[in-house]
Amino acid sequence: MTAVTHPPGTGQVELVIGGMTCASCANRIEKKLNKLDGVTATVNYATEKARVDFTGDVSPEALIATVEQAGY
Ligand code: 9UX
Repeated sequence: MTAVTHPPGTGQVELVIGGMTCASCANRIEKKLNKLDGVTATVNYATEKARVDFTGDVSPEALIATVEQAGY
């Protein structure tokens, strides 16, 4: 089954990430997110937020799951 939840294109989401206790955490999360296809992520340690730009078929759920798997 193919489910298209939004047209192909670009989108942006902002994730609030709790539990980052040093600046390296932000880099760790950024690397994981950027491994996903079509994802360009910038994680701001100071604001505890991740800005994620994505293209194509990327679900916010997948982004959140990635952050959680990194331990946050
Ligand atoms: Mo800093 Mo974050 O020592 O996973 S890298 S707490």
